[in-house]
Amino acid sequence: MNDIEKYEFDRLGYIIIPELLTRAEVKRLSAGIDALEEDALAGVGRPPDKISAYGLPYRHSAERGYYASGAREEGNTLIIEDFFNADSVFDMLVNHAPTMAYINAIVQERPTINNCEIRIRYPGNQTGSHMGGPVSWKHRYDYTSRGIDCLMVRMVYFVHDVGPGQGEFCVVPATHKSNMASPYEGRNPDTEPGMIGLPVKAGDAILFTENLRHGGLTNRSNQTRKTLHVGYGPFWMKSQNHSTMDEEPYILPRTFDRLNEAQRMLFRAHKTLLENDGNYA
Ligand SMILES: O=C(O)CCC(=O)C(=O)O
Repeated sequence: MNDIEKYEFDRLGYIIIPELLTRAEVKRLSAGIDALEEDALAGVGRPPDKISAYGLPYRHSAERGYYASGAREEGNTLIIEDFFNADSVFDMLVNHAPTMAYINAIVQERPTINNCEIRIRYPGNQTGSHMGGPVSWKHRYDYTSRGIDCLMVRMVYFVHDVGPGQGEFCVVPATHKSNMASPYEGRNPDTEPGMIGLPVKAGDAILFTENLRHGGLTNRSNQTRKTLHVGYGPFWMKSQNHSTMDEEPYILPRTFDRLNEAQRMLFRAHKTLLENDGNYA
C-alpha cells in the first residue's frame, strides 16, 4: 500500500484498487461463483436451517459447507456465506499476496479472515445504507502510533464491470470519522445525501473500513451484480458472517487440510491460539 493509497484511505475510509485480480483469476472466480449460485438456488423453498442473530433465514449446505439466504428474483439478493468451504477455486483469495499487502498495512494485530460472502444482486435490488459514525466497537477506525489501525475491514472483488446504474457499491466518504450517526431517515442509498456510487471494472477491488457508511445503489440494469466480499480483523475477532455471528469461524476440516500453513493462519482465531499455548505455529 503506497503513501497515496494510505492517505486516501485515511481521508475517505475506502480506496478503489484497479486490477487487483488478474484476468485469469477473474475468469476462474467468476465460474466458481456461477456454479455456486446454481447450487445455492437449488435449496430455495426449503425451510430455513438457521435464523441469524439479525433475524435472516439461512439454508445450510452441510455437503458444501455454506450458508445461503435469498432467491433469484427481481429486487432480491442471494448471499452465500463461508464460500471457502464450497470450492477450492476460491483458495486463491486466502493469503492472496496483493490483497495481504493492503490488509497488513491497515490491520495492525495479526489479521484473520472473519467474514466471507458471495453477493449476487439481481436486477432491482439495492443494499440499504449502514454503518458510519460511532458504530459497534468491532468496526473501529483508528490512527495510532502504528499508523492506520483498523478492526473490521473488507475487500470487495469485482468479476465483471459495474458501471453507473448497475448496482454500484456506494459510500458516504469520510463518515468513518464522523462523531454522529446518520440523521437521515430510512436506509435508501439512492436518496441519501452524500452517498456516491463507485463504478469499477472487472478485476478491480474496493477496500473499506466497516466504520464507513456504505451500501449498494439500486441495480437498474438487466445485469445481475456478482461480487466476492472478504472481511478481515484482528485474530481474536470471531466470525462476522451473519449466519455464524460471533461463533468460531466455520471452516470444515477438509478445507483446512487443503490449505498451506500461511493460509491456515488466516483462519486461526484465538481458540486455536490458546490450544497452542499462545504459539501461532
Ligand atoms: O455491495 C453491496 O451491495 C453492499 C456490500 C456491503 O454492505 C458490505 O460488503 O459490507
